Amino acid sequence: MEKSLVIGAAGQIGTELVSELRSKRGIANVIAADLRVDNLASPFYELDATNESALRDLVLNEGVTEIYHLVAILSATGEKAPKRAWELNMKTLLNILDLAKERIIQRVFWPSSIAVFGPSTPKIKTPQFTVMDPNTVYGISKSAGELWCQYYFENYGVDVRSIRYPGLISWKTMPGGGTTDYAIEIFHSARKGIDFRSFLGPDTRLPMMYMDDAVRATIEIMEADPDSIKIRTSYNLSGVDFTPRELFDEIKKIYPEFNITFKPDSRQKIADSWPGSIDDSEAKLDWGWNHKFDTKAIVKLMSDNI
Ligand code: NAD
Ligand code: AKB
Repeated sequence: MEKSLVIGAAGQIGTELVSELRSKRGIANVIAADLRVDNLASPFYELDATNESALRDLVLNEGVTEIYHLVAILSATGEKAPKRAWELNMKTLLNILDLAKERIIQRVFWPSSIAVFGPSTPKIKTPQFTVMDPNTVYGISKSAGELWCQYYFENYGVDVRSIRYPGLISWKTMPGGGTTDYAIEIFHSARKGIDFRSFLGPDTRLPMMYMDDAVRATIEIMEADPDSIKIRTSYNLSGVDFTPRELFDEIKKIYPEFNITFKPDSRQKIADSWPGSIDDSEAKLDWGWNHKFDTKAIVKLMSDNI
């Protein structure tokens, strides 16, 4: 029986991944850990993932077999503290890869991001293998992290699996300091009846995905036959793509009085360097990925649940 540890469990993805894993595998088999002591149900541990020995003790004491490593400083917050973002994002990944190298755990999930792409990357249907010139510290850390994953796989046989998530849209928790956060904040404004001021311009197209698809992809790649995982850097993953204007137009069908203004800030530059849409043919071919939720369905679910 697998014993899973989700680190960064109180965050946007962790909250939902923990509850889905627990419903599939049983509560006792899925341990949550985070710096933040939020209202996550037990088994929960307060853990600083940069503390290698505390992490090791927890893994050994609990007999953990696989880790979902969700700790990171995201794109917008990372630009405010670049060295802190680099240190956290890299140190925690290497701590966990080392546990797998020593065969203390069998498998690692670590998420990458569309932030690995940069201004010279083709923007439409960005291919799996292409120019990658990220210009945020977050993107640089994800790009380096992908290469570390591949290095540990090739040199030490570490079974590490990864997805380049697009911007994730969910209603259970607030997002954690990214450039795609506007696509969640807009629903909270609409629900409160407040005009929305978008920090991205009206025509900024970005790849996005509903959280249920992202959680399913995460579990599917982790449950896939190891031989089917041909890419050990990270897989492109595609859901939907839209601009702030297109999203607003869709939300306005539900909230006819809703208004938007556009006041791009420093996050515009980050968004401008990212793809508008993603080609995920390899994920489809290798482990059978397919997204379910289109923009209309996402808008309905977000409006119903916020
Ligand atoms: P989040 O910011 O919501 O959650 C991260 C969690 O990590 C937080 O609960 C935080 O308390 C915890 N944490 C921070 N430092 C820690 C430490 N030292 N020890 C233990 N816990 C610590 O992030 P998220 O949106 O859930 O993202 C999770 C992962 O997915 C990250 O690697 C992120 O880069 C990646 N990702 C997210 C998105 C997205 O749209 N949410 C898109 C692409 C990739
Ligand atoms: C961010 O905007 O930083 C994240 C991501 C796409 O990695 N949502």
